[in-house]
Amino acid sequence: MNQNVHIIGAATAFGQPRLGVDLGPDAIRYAGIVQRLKELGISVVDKGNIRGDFDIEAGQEIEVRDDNLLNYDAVKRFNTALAGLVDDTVGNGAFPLILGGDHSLAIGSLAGMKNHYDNLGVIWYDAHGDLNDSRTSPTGNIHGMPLGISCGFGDQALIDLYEEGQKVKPENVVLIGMRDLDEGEKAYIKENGILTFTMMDIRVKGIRTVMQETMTYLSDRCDGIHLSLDVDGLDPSETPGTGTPVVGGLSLSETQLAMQMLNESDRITSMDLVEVNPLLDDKNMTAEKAVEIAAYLFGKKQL
Ligand code: NNH
Ligand code: MN
Ligand code: MN
Ligand code: MN
Repeated sequence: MNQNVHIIGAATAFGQPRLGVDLGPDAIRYAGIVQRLKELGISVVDKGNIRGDFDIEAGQEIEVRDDNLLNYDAVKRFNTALAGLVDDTVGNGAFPLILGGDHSLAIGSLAGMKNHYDNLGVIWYDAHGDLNDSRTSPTGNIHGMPLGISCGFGDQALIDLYEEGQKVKPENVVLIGMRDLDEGEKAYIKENGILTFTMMDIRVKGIRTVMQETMTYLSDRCDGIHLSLDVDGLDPSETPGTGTPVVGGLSLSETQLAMQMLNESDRITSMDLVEVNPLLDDKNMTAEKAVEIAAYLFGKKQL
């Protein structure tokens, strides 16, 4: 693992309707992310939150459009800025740790990674596939679309964000924790043969086998592996502070094991840690779990 981490605060709520997820990066900071990684011997630079004309105002109107892509312009501008920061971070030899913020930020983080990796693998640890486009989305919320967009499916300007074309190949994607897939997403997974581990698969095989199969699958074909971890992948009893909780998720201890195995693989190049919403939380426990998850990815062990 790259021992040189740059934290990028992606304080966006534009991809979904619940304000407060833009406070996620600061909630994770208050839960001690910098100190915890430093204790593990990691060099950490906190680059702060993305600046620019992205202020979210209480009671703001959602930009509704007839094409079912809510807050389209804000999502596009925000992710263009994020992609540049991620590109520069990797160019400087650091590991980008992108704190969210809603999951639409993965459009930008994967676009920034593309400049450095032609065959980037993506582990999407989430209750949801985030493979909708404007036609299949039941909500119009762009946080349900970033993986589809990055694979070249959906709105062309979002696909071409930062640099033209698809950022990730669907055959380089692994979905883990799935339990709330929309019909269009199920069809996309089947058409593209995306390696998918539902919660049912995890209950049958165990998380250890699932992670082994994931890394065996990605190791040879990929030149880097990006982990995009939505805290709603965990069960809401563990991470209640998130906008779209779904029961029946992964436990913290399963996630700790998964992260430990990713640490030992030494292949993870970058991470999104997203959908922490402190306004929906209980005493910042979701941000504290997010810190614990990151600590295991960077080498924390129980003994
Ligand atoms: N699939 C739903 C949608 O597209 C929910 C997405 N919500 C998420 N994704 N939190 O991870 O709107
Ligand atoms: Mn570059
Ligand atoms: Mn998500
Ligand atoms: Mn989700």
